[in-house]
Amino acid sequence: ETIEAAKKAAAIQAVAEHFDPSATHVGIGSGTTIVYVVEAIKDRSTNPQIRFVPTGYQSRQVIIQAGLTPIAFDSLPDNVMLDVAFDGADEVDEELNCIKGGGACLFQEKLVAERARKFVCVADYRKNQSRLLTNWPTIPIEVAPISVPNVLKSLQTIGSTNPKLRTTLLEKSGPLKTDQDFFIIDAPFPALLTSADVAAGKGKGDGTDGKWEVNRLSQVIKEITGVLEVGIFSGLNGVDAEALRVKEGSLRT
Ligand code: DER
Repeated sequence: ETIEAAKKAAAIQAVAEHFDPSATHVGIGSGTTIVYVVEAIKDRSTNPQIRFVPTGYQSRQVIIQAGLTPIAFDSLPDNVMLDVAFDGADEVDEELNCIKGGGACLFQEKLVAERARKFVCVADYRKNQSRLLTNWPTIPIEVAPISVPNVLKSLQTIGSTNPKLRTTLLEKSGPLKTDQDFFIIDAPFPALLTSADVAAGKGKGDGTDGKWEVNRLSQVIKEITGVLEVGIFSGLNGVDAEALRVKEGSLRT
């Protein structure tokens, strides 16, 4: 099965299971899989009042190109929670923790995911790993430009071998800028332990033995001065998270 077909199948299944046509506010993530999600929603959406919250410039373009109506995150009425947010991921582990940020939109993606009653991660089988950083090698981190040397040094002291500023030499000379006009650092780490791994004694998870548990590492990186957001989505603050994957035709949720 081709990867595009797997993305499309996961998107159609995710929308069939988690998009309720009576929804009024829906979060839309970034990347390529989300395009199939928006197409599937377009086919099922009948409520002209429904509004879609983008997670960045590309996400907003996908909404508009589908003929749907965007509303900016900071324009949402205070008391409004999104009925559901759909987004992709770069990798998903067995506890539905995600690596996100391959598309450099992780900050607004996390804002939107946390504002939703339910976060639905739509990912093809390549993303489906037992531990994060198995196939996708790095954690994307959004940082204030002036803080880059400080953050790179701090990441090395906590065990990242060769953290790098993300550049886009093909499209632009110099570092990539996010929708917030910040930079992205991609930090490699050994595969991240799940909380089940730590419970099973496979490591302390505090980096002292070279291995980090997902949540611990996310918190430690977040505390480095200059870091705006970390591309690890875990627990999603209690949001009911489900990941839909298409594994060569079979579906696992
Ligand atoms: O950047 C992100 O977190 C996106 O969700 C993205 O990585 C997913 O991209 P894809 O759907 O094109 O694989």
